[in-house]
Formats: sequence, structure tokens, C-alpha cells
Amino acid sequence: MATAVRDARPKVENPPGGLTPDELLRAYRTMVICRALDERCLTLQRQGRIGFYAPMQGQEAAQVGCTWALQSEDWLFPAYRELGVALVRGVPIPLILDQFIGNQGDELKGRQMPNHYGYRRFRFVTASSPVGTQITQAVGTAMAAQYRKEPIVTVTFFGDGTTSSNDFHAGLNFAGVFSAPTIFFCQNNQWAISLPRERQTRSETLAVKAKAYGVWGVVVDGMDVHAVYRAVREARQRAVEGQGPTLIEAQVYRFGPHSTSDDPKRYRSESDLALWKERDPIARTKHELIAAGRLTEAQDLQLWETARQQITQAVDKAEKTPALDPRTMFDDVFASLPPQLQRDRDELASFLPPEAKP
Ligand SMILES: Cc1ncc(C[n+]2csc(CCOP(=O)(O)OP(=O)(O)O)c2C)c(N)n1
Ligand SMILES: [Mg+2]
Repeated sequence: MATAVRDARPKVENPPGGLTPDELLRAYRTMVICRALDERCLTLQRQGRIGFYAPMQGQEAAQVGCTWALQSEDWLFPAYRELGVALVRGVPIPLILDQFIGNQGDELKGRQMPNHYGYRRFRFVTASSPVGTQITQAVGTAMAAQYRKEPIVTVTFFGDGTTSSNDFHAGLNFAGVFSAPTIFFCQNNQWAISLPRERQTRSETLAVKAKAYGVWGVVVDGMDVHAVYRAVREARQRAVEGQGPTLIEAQVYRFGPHSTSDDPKRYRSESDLALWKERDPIARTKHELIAAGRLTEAQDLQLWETARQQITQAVDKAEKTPALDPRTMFDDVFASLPPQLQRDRDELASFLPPEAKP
């Protein structure tokens, strides 16, 4: 099932309003770290060192370009594939790995599924696995910000498949009616697990769905970091000026599996993947930097090397951090533990090795 690809050639010329050369180099470095970390997480899962992972290769330019156009005060409501968003927001790699492993560094105390990280201080809300729930949460938060006259936006991330969920429609409708300052960032990666975009909807584009709700709708080449950056900047500007929300459809492709639990070879063709890989956002951005004299092949190799070393150090640190004490599962729910739970906690303690007991 071939997907139409408009232009396989790397793009060098860019209209105004994109990233400056300096920004582009920094964005590219983040994209490289993102891909290297994504590759490592897949390997770690295959080696049984982390439990679960949802890869995002192919979506680096969309995620990095989008987050680059935001302010740190803006609230982010991700799905489960937003590694690039977290990295641009400044979430340290070791902290992400602590959550994957569920060690004592995990701020969520091992209470979330692996890969479902979230950080209040980064305004990065915990990943949503039930598709679409993050959309209405983002709209509600935007309405609250509007009520408080805070000049911020909320951004919600979701996929092509999620445009068929109830929350997508409820969220767009509310946002349209109340002019909520929300950016609906849809990464159309062409697949919802094994269901292709063609079987998801008869709509010509996903962005056109905005029209029914009186919301701005934009289609953008998600393999082009400049184009995504421009579209999100404009959407942000409109939102804070009270001109309402925008649905952005970033057209990308998921290069890897849906998650570490499926095998894409069973439902999609290698030729389709190869076609999209010609537009690899990393290769494209590198090509542009080299053509502009901002990067050499040697510097590029060094960038990858540094990224991989940084990741290896973070993995070592996370794996050496002790496991969480299982008794922490009794914390943070009751001001004082009810007697039955206190007995359960004591009983659990009796199973722990002596060195773990207080
Ligand atoms: C409410 C609900 N229904 C079904 C699922 C199972 N499910 C998990 S991911 C997914 C596909 C989502 O596809 P898309 O929105 O395109 O996002 P992508 O995974 O491609 O990034 C489905 C159906 C779920 N998590 N939640
Ligand atoms: Mg999808």
C-alpha cells in the first residue's frame, strides 16, 4: 500500500520565518540525541533491561520543530511517543531512564507504566495511553489559563488514529466555542498500530476536520523542521492573541514498530518504508547544514559519538541506582495509613531482605 510522497529530495532553500542557522544546528543536535536515545531504548528493551518502549524515529523534526516554537510556560500534553518534545523541553536523559527502569530516581515512584513519564516542573504532563484523553485535558487547561489571563498555550500531541476518538471531537468543539489557546499537534505517521491512514478516515486530510469546528487547520511537511516550527509559531501567536486554536497535521512516517510489542513487517510494506526513509528528517537537516557550511562530515560523526557516550553514561547511572523500596507503594495516598494498610505494609516488610529493612 504505497503512500504518496510529494518530494523526496532534501530541501536546502527555505522561506523566511524558519530556524536561524544557529538554531538549526542546535535543533539538529537534539534530533541526533533523540534518534540515538530512541535506538538505545529499543535495544535496552530487547535485552530485557527496560520493560516497554514506543519508538519515534521519523518524527524527530516534527517534535523538535514544534517544541522549539513554544515557550517554557506552555503546558504539554503528550501521547506516548514524544521523546523529542521532552528533550527540547529540557528533561534530562537520566531522569527519563530512571522512569523506564523504575528506580529510586523515578519521580513517579514506579507507579506508571514504563515509557509513561511526566514532570510537573517541565509542564510535561504524564503520557496518555488511552488515545485522546490528553486532548480534552489540554483544552480544559487552556480554558483555565484564558480565565486567569495567562498568556500561554497548551499543546496536545496525538496521532492520525486518534482523530477518530471521541475526545478529539469534544476537544476541538470546546476549543472552537471558547477560543481556547490550544494547539492540536497531530503527527500523522500514517499508521495507527496496523491500521493505515487510508482506512482511518475518508477525509482528504486530517487538518480539514478543524473546519467543522471553526478552528484553524494546517497541513505541514513534518519531515521539515523549519516548516513545523513556522506553523507552530504562527499557531501560538494566534492563540495568545485570542484568535483561537489550530489543528496542525504534521505529515510524517513511523520508521520503527508501533511499540516494542509489535512487528510492522506483518502489516506494512518495506517499499513504503524505504520511500519515506528518503525523506529522513535527520538526513535532510544534516544535508542543509552541510550545504550552508555550518557542519562538516567529521563534526557530524563527533556529534553522534558524543550523543552515544552521553546516553551510555546515563544508562550506567540509571542501572546503578537502587530499586525503589516496594513499601513506597503505601505512601502519598492517606495522611495517616489506615490500620489494615499498615498491617499489609508490615507483612510486605517481612518478605524483604534484612538489608532493605529500616
Ligand atoms: C481508547 C483506546 N483505544 C484503543 C487503544 C489501543 N491503541 C493504542 S495506540 C493505538 C493507535 C493510535 O494511533 P495514532 O493515534 O495514529 O498514534 P500513533 O501510535 O501512530 O503515534 C491504539 C488503537 C488505546 N490505547 N486507547
Ligand atoms: Mg499514527
